Amino acid sequence: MSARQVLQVGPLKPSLAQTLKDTYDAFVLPDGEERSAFLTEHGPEIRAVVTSGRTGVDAALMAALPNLGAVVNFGVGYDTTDVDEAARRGVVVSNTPDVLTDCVADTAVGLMIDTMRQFAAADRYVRAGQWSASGNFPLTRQVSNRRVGIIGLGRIGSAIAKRLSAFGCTIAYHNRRRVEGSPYTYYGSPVELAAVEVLIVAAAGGAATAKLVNREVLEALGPDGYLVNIARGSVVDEEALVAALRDGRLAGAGLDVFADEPNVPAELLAMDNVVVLPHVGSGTVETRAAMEELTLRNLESYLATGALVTPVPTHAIARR
Ligand code: 8YV
Repeated sequence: MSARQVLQVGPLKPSLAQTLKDTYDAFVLPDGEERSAFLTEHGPEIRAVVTSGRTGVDAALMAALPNLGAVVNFGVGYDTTDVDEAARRGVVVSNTPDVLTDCVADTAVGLMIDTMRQFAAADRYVRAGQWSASGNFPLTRQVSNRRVGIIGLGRIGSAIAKRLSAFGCTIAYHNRRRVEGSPYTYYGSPVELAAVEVLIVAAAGGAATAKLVNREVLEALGPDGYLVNIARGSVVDEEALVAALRDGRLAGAGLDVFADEPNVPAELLAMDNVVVLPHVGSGTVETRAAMEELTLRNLESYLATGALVTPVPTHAIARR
């Protein structure tokens, strides 16, 4: 390759970053004061950015990369990239769908079980010597045969529904639009859906879904209801969630994602009816390798042919 035309934006899986360096002699966007000098010098050389859902590419960075043609995103969620601006500039965006569906759905079910059965809290109980000192752990709540509501019946939401159906759960959902042929009951709003026992958030992040789960939805879920979020912290009004848990207006929550990662509201850490995970939904060796492979295939394909393998659907951009 004659020119250096690939830019890494934000931290990436080390093996992916290494391949970008070895195969494409990729630049890494510097932080702080060096950034603007770098962009002035090299901005026009860049044809493709590789980033992750954690960092993304905003409008200001796109403006500094006048020949950018593609944003290749490691992760299914691309809410940190300004896709409207990308569309306006004719920049195509790819993500890594499908390959992480199973692991993220597994995480949702694991979080639901852990939250309702309080396995993490029970583990802490044993480790703290309380089993012998204080006797049996308090009784918890049954997981099987619950009424479960899923916000976002896309690939991941559907995989969660399939798993929970095997647990005898009754599934209902809310989505941007009704899913044709779905066997599950559709509700036109999150608040109507929330009259379930467990509400699982599996919707994409971004402006369209910001704080979709608000105080009113949490009220509808009620003091016996549980919330599970494996999507994006932005979809839930986190202050309202903390307040509901604090006041006993919600039974518990299982959270893999937060509004301001890696910061987790301190109040949640003291609650045994809350399970907090450090955004590990897709974090297995197998899935991350598959995401890496798909990311590299998108990059390679774009540079060779101008077409991505798994482009973000243009309707996802147009409907915003
Ligand atoms: C990744 C995710 O951890 O795919 C997503 O949208 O949230 C996770 O799989 C993340 O994108 C990597 O930064």
